[in-house]
Amino acid sequence: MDWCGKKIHSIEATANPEPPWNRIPHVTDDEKEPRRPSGPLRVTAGALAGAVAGFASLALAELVSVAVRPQAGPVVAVGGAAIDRTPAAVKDWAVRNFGTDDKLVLELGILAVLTLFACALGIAALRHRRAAAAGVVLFGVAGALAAVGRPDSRGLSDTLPSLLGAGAGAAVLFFLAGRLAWREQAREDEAPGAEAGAGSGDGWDRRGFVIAASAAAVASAGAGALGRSLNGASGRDAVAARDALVLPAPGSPAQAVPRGAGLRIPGVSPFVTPSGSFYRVDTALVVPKVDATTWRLRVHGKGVSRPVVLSFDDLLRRELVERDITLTCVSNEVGGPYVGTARWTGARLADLLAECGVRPPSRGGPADQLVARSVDGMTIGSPVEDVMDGRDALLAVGMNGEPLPFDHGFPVRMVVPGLYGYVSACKWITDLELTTFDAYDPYWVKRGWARRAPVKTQSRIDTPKPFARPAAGPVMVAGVAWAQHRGIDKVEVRVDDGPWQEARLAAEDSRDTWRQWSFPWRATKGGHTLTVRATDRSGRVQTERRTRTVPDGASGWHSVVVTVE
Ligand SMILES: Nc1nc2c(c(=O)[nH]1)N[C@H]1C(S)=C(S)[C@@H](COP(=O)(O)O)O[C@H]1N2
Ligand SMILES: [Mo]
Repeated sequence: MDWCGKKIHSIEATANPEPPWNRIPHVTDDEKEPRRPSGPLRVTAGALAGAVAGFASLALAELVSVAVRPQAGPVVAVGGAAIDRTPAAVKDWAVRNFGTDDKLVLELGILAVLTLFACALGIAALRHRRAAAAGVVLFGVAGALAAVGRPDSRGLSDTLPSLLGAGAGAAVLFFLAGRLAWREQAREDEAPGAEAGAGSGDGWDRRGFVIAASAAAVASAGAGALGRSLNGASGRDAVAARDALVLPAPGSPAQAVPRGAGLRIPGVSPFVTPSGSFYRVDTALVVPKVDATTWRLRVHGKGVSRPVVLSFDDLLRRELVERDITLTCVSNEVGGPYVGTARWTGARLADLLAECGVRPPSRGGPADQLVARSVDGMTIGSPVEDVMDGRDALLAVGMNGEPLPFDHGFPVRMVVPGLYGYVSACKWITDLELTTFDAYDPYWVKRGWARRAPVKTQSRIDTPKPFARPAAGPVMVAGVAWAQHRGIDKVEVRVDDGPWQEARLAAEDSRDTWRQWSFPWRATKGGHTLTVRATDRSGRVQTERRTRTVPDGASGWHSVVVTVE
C-alpha cells in the first residue's frame, strides 16, 4: 500500500475548501506521512477505530484475567486504585448521591473516560499511527501499575490482563489506521474525492476499514463475553463450598425476638433485616469469593504469646453463639438507610484472643488496637478494650441462620456491637494483628476518618415518608432508634415547633439492637414537620447538633415534612 503519496492537489480543495484546522501546517509524523484531508467521515472513522481498539483491549484483558484473577482486570484495578485515593469527603459525596450504586457509577465513569481517550487516540492515529498505538500501550502500562499496586496483588502476573489487552488494542488500532491511510488515486480518470473507492481512486479503504473494524469488534465481543462468563464461574469452588455448608447449631442460641419488638406498622423497617436487603458498604469492585476449605485466620502481634492460625473447621469447632446485633455505617446520613439488624452466628472473639495470651490494656496488655485484614487488603482497627470488655464481639460465620452471603463477608467477618462498621466489621477477614493506635492507622483512618468511632445515638422516621400527603385525622408516625450497646430508653416526637411528646417504644430485643417506636398523631390540615430524637440508656439525649458523616458519624435530628390533606 502506498503510504507516501504526494501532497493532495485536487480541484475539490478549491471547490470545497478544507476546514481551517486541516489547513494548519503541522509537523509530519513518525512515518513521514504528508498532510492529507481529514473529512468528517474519515475523522469519525478514526474515532471509531480508537473505540474498537479500546474495546478490543478491555475484552482481551477480561479474557486474560480469567487465567490470572478477576480482580486483575484493568477497570477493576484502576477503579480500586481510584477508590483508595478517594478522600473521605468525596467518598461521602459519592455514597450520598449514588448510594450502593457508587461502584457502578465509578466503573461507568472509567469506561466513559477510556472511551474518550480511545476515540482521541483513534483520530490521532490518522496522522501518527505508531504514536497512537504506543498511546494505547501506555494506557495498558497504567492499568498494569494499578493492578500491581493493589493491596491484594499477586505480583507481576496481575499485569498480564492490562498489558496483553493493550498490546492487542495497539495492534488493532495500528491495523485499522492502516485502512484509514490516505491513498493517491492510481488513475487520473477517477472522480476526485471518491472516498468510497475500494482499492481505486483517491481516498481511504472504506470497505476494508468497515470489514476490519467489524471483524475486530465481533472478535472482541466474543472474547469479552467468554471472559465475563468464565470469570462469573470462577468462584465455583467457593460457591459449592458455601452451598454444602451446614453451620453447627449454636451452643448459645439467641433468645427469641420478643413479641412486639417488630411493630406491624406499614412502612416501618422489619425488625430483622433480610440478608438480601441488608445494606452493603465496602471497597470491593469484585466481591471476593473465598473458598472456606482453604481459608485461614492468623492471630499475631504485640502481646500475643501464643499466635495461632485457624482453619474454618477450627473455628466451627469452637462454641458458636448467636446474637441479634444492629450494624451501622459511619457514612449513614441522619435518616439514612445504612443500618440493619441481623441474627449473627459466630465464635467469641474475646475468648480466642485470650487463648492467644492477649490482655486488654486495662489489664496491662501492650496492644490497644486490633487490626483486622481482609483477603482484599482492607484494614479495620478496633479498640482491644471494647472487643474484650464482655460484649458479644464475634468472628461471625452465619447471618440470619445461613452461612454469610459472599457480599457480607463469607466465610468469616467480624461484628462488634456498638462500633461503626469501618472500625469493627471486617468482612472476608484473614488476619488479626494486635498493635497500637499510635503505631498503625488502618484504611479509613488514613483517609480522614476517626481512629475510634462508637455508634452515635440516632433515630429515624420510617413513616410517613418525606412529602407524603396523609389525610387529616389519625396518622401513625413510626420508625427505629439505635444506640448499640447502650440501648434506647426514650424516643420523642415533635410536631412543628410544638412540645416534645413521648413515643411508644416497642419491646427491646437487646441493647445491641435497634428499637422500634410509634407515635399516634392527630394530623391537622396543612404542612407539618415531624422531628424525632432518642435518649440512650446512659441518659444522653440525641444531640441536635448537625455534623457530617466525616470523621466519626453524622449527628442531628431526623425530620420529615408532610402535607396533610
Ligand atoms: N473487607 C472489607 N470489610 C468491610 C468493609 C470493606 O470495605 N471491606 N467495609 C466496612 C464498612 S464501612 C461497613 S459499614 C461494614 C458493612 O458491612 P455490610 O456490607 O455487611 O453491611 O463492613 C465493613 N467491613
Ligand atoms: Mo461503613
